[in-house]
Amino acid sequence: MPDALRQSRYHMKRCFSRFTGMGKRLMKFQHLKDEIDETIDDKVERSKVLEGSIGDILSSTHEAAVVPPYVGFAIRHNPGVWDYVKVDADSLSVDIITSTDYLKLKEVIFDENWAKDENALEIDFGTFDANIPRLALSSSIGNGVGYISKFMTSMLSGKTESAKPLMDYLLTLERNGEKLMINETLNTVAKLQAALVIAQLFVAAHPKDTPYQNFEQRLKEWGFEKGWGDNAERVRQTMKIVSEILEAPDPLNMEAFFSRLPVIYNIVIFSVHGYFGQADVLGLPDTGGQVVYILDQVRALEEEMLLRIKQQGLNVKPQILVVTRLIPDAKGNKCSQEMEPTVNTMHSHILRDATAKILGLMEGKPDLIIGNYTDGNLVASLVASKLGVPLGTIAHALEKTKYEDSDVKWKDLDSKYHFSCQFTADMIAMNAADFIITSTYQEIAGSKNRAGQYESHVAFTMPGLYRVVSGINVFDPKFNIAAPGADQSVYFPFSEKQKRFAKFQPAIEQLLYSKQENEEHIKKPIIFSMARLDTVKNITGLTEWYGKNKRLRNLVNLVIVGGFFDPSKSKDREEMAEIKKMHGLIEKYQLKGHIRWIAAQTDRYRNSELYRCIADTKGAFVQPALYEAFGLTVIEAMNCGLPTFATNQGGPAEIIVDGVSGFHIDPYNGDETSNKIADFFEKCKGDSRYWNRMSQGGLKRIDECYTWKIYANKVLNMGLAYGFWRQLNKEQKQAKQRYIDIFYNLQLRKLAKNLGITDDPGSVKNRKK
Ligand code: UDP
Ligand code: LCN
Repeated sequence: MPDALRQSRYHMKRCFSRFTGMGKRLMKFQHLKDEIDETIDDKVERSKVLEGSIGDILSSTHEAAVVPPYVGFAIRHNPGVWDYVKVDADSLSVDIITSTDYLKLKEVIFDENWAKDENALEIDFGTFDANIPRLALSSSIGNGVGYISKFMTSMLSGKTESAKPLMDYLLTLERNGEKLMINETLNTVAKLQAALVIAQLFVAAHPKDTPYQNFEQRLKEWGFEKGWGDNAERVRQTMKIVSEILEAPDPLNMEAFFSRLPVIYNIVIFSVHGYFGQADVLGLPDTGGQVVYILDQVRALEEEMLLRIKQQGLNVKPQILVVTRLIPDAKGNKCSQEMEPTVNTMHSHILRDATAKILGLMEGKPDLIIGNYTDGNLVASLVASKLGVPLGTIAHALEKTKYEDSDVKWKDLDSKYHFSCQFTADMIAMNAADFIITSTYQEIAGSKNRAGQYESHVAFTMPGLYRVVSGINVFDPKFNIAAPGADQSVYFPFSEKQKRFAKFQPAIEQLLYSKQENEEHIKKPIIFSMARLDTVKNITGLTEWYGKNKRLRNLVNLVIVGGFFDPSKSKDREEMAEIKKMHGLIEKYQLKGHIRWIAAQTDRYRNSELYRCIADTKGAFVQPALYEAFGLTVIEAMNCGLPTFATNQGGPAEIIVDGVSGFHIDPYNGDETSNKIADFFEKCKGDSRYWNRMSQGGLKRIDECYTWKIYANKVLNMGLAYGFWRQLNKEQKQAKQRYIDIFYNLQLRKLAKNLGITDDPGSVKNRKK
């Protein structure tokens, strides 16, 4: 930076005096750029400055804290990689500062007395992580299991006895009092190694499909218990993997080993917020994709556990309990019922009003606890710590990044959003978690130009409350990406005619084409969007782009599912405003006859048929959100073979490969977007194979990366790998947990006491916006 400032000293002096001239303030990249534009009015000179080193630095600047005569810069070079500098506007001298000093400078803007208080509370989770290995490359973020497998490989390598922790771990495995894998006969690595050699020879002499029971007795005599496999071949493979690890561990064998361990059969998932039900709840306050996600997750995990149990040759009944809140005034759904079986599963339930019941129902401790969202994660972290059980957390959409400067401006927003409480709970859960399940990379570490949701917790401050000098490290190997899918028994390609839910087709036909529409309307392909009618979903944006673009209107009709027609039916201020805006746009652009607006739908079978009927018209799905954490509708549409245009802001940018499996659209550039959609339909008119190519591209992408099968496999492997990892890092984990306990007891409980609790889950504040 000093060189960059020296290069353009004259202009920079003027720019910095302009930055500081308006007194204390927080400036974002765009503000800085606008003020530079205004200060250097000569275009050629300006481009020279902006194209030089100063331009590079500016484009990586996340924000600047102006406290005359200083300007502090938070510079983000790469996802997760930050630097902080302080420039003296008078002399243009530059100092590299710590994140703590940057936060203090920033606090001066919002609460000068607190910023200068030497006793202001500082939170530093990082001090407990000194011995935890860290990823080094931004590109490796999110592949925690891969990394710890490598790390464990080196920990277990070397002398034979280096593998003792692994053998000790095997010795702890048991189910219902029955030992699994090995017993005390094999209590040294050398003994285990020798026994494995003999056992492999013995097992290999049997036909591959010989049931385990046929040779169980002999293995037992050598010290082996159940769990190695259901037949001779499976047992031989598992033994080979363990032998190779004991000889010289390698990451691939480590991962394969963990995936075969007979450890996880009882899982508790805490998903507390919103109306957690299996019917008639979608669209209620706080109730959207996260409920779909958890229910599909349960089905996928149960299926994967049943498969693994069979392959392990065990006779164990897996159990998944989703624990949620009981809502006495359940508005016509089953959220007031204490216990309910999960549809399409054999052994999974939803339990409302839990505590001691979990232990009773599972006849002991669960093997894994998973939390979902702030409130679910907090409860999950408390229960996991109490029971000493591995913890995974999920937060599809953390709140902090949704509102600009929600941390420094927390005092203004707290009465409405309770951010003080929420961010504290989030910090507790993400630090307590053994592993964090995310849907995309951007959720952890953002993209080139945008900080990730977790990344925004690295260092931040809430002036007057506390300063977080080290909240989380996105290079921590606890982060893993496991993207969800869509239930493929519901969302399957339009071309699978024999499977189609034909019974819904007349009603859908009626919804899409009523009598007053003319023939021309019916013949056109349809572009379709479905979402809660929140501002961020930008359904009104799509309607406006469509209204404005004559070429697009001539090519396609628009179908929207979401909200209500009648704003008075909505209890949500934001939704009401969007409904009114929709009516205004339909009027303004005279969209009658071109648009079909269908109120929110709750039946996913019917919805899936709707996606397919739209595909029958050779139409497309459009997800126009201003920001979308993941975007289940994108996955649903692609599973149905419907070409998809989705926002480039957030998860969909990762789901779709632009031009190959769908298209990215820029929600901040409506003209470009509507023309991109129109170009597609024009191209399809000229070449009908193009539509099929995009439809196939989407399906291929789903099969490769976005299925619940892939997800369940990954998540169970995480539970298994981190279950062992936490044993290896027991002391560090305990020390950190004590710090978390203090934070919980002294901060969160106090903050929570001040919250007004109401009965309506929506009114605790619709967190999904
Ligand atoms: N959905 C629905 N009816 C509607 C709108 C949405 O059933 O009127 C479903 C949609 O099919 C998807 C979920 O709700 O399964 C929305 O998930 P997404 O991830 O797209 O967004 P979220 O609502 O979680 O922000
Ligand atoms: C929450 C969101 O905001 C969506 O983007 C996700 O698709 C959904 O949860 C399920 O993960």
